[in-house]
Order: sequence, then structure tokens, then C-alpha cells
Amino acid sequence: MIISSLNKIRIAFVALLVLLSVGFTGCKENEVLEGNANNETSMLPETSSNFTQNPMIDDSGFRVGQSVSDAYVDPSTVNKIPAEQIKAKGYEYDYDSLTYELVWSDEFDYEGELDTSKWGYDLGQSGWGNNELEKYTKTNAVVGDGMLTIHLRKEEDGTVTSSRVATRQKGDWVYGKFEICAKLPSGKGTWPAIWMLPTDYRYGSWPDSGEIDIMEHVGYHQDYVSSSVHTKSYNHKIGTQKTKEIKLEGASEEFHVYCLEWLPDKIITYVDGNKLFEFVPTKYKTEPTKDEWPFDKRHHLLINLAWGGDWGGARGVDESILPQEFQIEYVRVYQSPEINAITGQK
Ligand SMILES: [Ca+2]
Repeated sequence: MIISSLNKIRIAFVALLVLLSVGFTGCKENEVLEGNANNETSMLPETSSNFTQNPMIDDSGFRVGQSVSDAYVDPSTVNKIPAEQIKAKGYEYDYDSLTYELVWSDEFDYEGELDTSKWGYDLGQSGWGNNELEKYTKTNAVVGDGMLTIHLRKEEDGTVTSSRVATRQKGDWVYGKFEICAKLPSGKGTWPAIWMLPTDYRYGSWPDSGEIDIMEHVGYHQDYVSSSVHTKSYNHKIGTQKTKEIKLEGASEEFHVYCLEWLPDKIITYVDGNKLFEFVPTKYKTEPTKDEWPFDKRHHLLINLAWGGDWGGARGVDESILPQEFQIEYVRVYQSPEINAITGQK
């Protein structure tokens, strides 16, 4: 998932209008999201002195529902981190002998709504920083038959609805192995994603605190799945994001296991056990800093099915392919005692 610089400028303007119209009243997550369903995304500069009074901030400190990764950032927190601290170096471990223990999972072996002890929702029709067309609701995410199904459908009023779910503040990790078994939707305009965003944005707003895309697929490019990372130095805005795609026959016909292995000095993704993508920051810079490797702070998982948008809708959308489904058989998170021992993680 990406944010264009043009959009950032536009949404900053809209954010100002929202601030003026809403005022500085406190808003709960649902009120904000439902009440601003028709607004554009909003994003304020991370140095804004208005942050602590921003009405878009929910109880967890996030301005949820306003853009793809728009979070409250405490400038004092950002400033405490040395800009030139060397990252992703000096970790010694035997990759081949790493062991992993299951620390979190959802097998979706229940019926009805998502388990809210594990998942939250990002709601609304904000464009999410990517000019996406869908409106996210809670009701488009349904658990049954042993899986989570995200329904993408056109409502009677013409709105195309879907769901975006996240483990933010309920499942947040530094390093680990993440396995998601999923079957993708198909058709021009669909854009399913399995990805991670920083929970605390310690290094600043997107993309400075990082983004890990485990799996993305756009319907007009059927059977090509990709993984990417975004950082301050490597991101879509400046055309330097690190990304790779592979052909995956039957991506929308069968379940495949998408896996992220997040280590203290590299990120690797796999599909069905085959390596898709590898990001080793020291390949690009001898002494990486947070600008190349912000991935030493906790991140959370997101699963969503977008409609249209800068990438998903790059060749238009075909409403005749609706409804579509994005099915997730399970989500499993593992951590390695060996890695935890050398990084001080629990
Ligand atoms: Ca299952």
C-alpha cells in the first residue's frame, strides 16, 4: 500500500478543513469514522504542534480511518532517537538452526464476527492515502467455515463495501515469522493486501517508521503476487521502494501460504515455502540507520481488500466482477527464542 506525494499535499489541505469544521472535540473511533465517511484522507505534518489536540486521534493515539498509515506522532519521542544510530548490524545467529514458537494465532474456527480480542477494524471511505474507492465496514468481515471471508460487494446505493482488519494494539510484535493462508479475489479493481504497519511510529509518519507488505495482488495483473518494504530512504514517493513480484498460478483459485520472516537484520517473504523477496539493508548501505531500517520497533498485521485506488484501479475498475471474496484460512505468528535472546525481546 502506498501514498503519493500529490495526495499528501491534497489531504493536508482537506485535513485543515476538517479541523476547522469539526473543532477540537474529542471523538471516539467509530464516531470519527462514520461521521467522516465522505471526507478525503487527512494527514498533518508530524511536527504539527496541534497533534495533541487533534480531534481525529482515538483512544489509542491513532487517527484511525484517515489514511493508510496516518498515526499520531509525538515529536518529542521522535527526536529522542539518534538519527545516525547504526541499525541491522552486529546480530550473530545461525539462520539454519533458528527455532520458532507459536505466540499468536487465529484459526477462525468460530462463527460470526471477528474475535475482537485479536482484531480491530479500520472503517470508512477515506481513500486510505491511495485514492481507494471502497467503504470499509465491520459487517463485510465474516468468520465461518473455518475461515475469515472479506466480502467486496456493491450495495444498493452504489457504494462498494469491504473490510480492513488489523491487530493494532492487540497483536504487535518485533521480529518473528508470520504465516497467512489465503485465497485471493480476482477481477479488475480488486487489491487485496496482507501487510504490517508500525504501531508506535517512533521514527515519524509514513514512510519513516516503515511498512512491510507481505502480499499484494491487483486484479488486472492476475496471478502476480508481490512483497515490498517502505522506509524513509526506500519508498514509493521517491521511486526507491524495495519490491519483488512473482507469478503464482491459481492465486485466486487455491489457498496459498504467504509468509514473512522478520529478523533483526533482514526481511524475507515466502509463498508456499518458496522465497519471494528478501530485503537486507546492508546490501544497499554499509551502515544502515533508521532511514533504511526502521524495523526494530513493533508492528501489527493488517488484512484488507481494497477496490480501485492508485494501484488497484490503475487500469480502471470492472464492477461486473462484483461481488468478490478474500478468504483467510488462518493467521499464525511465531517468534524465535534465539532471536529474542540476542535482541532482548520477550
Ligand atoms: Ca481455519
